[in-house]
Amino acid sequence: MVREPSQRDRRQPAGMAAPATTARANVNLALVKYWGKRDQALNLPATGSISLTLDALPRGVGLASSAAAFAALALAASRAAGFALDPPALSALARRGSGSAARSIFGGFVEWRRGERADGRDSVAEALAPPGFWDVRVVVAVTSSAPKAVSSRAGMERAATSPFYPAWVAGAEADLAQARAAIRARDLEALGLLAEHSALKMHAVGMAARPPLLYWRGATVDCLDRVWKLRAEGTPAFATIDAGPQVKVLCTPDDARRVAEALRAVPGVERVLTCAPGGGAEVMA
Ligand code: 2P0
Repeated sequence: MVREPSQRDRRQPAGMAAPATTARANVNLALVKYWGKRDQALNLPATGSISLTLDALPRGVGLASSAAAFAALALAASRAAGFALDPPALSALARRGSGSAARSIFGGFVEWRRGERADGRDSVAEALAPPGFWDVRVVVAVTSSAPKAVSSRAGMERAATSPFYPAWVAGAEADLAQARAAIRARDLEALGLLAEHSALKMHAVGMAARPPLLYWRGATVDCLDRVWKLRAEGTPAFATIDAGPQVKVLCTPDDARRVAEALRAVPGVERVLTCAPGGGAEVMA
């Protein structure tokens, strides 16, 4: 457990067998990326991050399925153990499995705070806006289903060797503030441009690491190029890329079909999926 049970936690009476508990959680897409840790063992991030929780996806499309798995596990395991943890405590527990899982406890737009404490109690996520606040779409272009060669964990360690890493960390607060404001204003262009900037900065850090780290394939670059052409043609669409070669594109519901068709036509794209904002972790039984 990440903390002692507080007065607010309810416990199973001693001697009672814990019932089986099933929980589910959704993946999330980082719009301001988490890329670097201030504590490896506790999964404490070097910077805050902001994400959008997405509705159901098939696993393994490069959308941090470990985030959904550890968020569901934190909820199910704590309930089965007789604890009714509040959302911040659940978020801290999920974080121990995988940093990005701290965000999947909540639905909609979510911010995971860096926190200052060495024990990580203040490094938890919170909801910025519920899923219904702003109906956007994320179109995912899958360019490879192969498992990634360098895990996020290893990638973050390598990123810290990059001469650009200090600049990445120094720029995070400004990125977070801009993203929060864009979400509040439901300003797709502001949020999209910021998300694209955060992703490209993250990958630039990796490219300059020693040894270098490049998650992209040729089709990744071609998808990016297609998204920029869509924008030039008047469709507001904005790309982000995680620790893998897939390209995820933020757009309006009305434009999702056009964006999906454009990405499907890019050579090397294996499949295209579209998802909407999703809810937080929940107990199923
Ligand atoms: C994120 N990504 O914010 C970042 C941006 C991808 C790029 O996959 O080491 O699996 O378990 O804390 O949470 C985050 O990696 O890494 C991640 P660990 P995690 O979503």
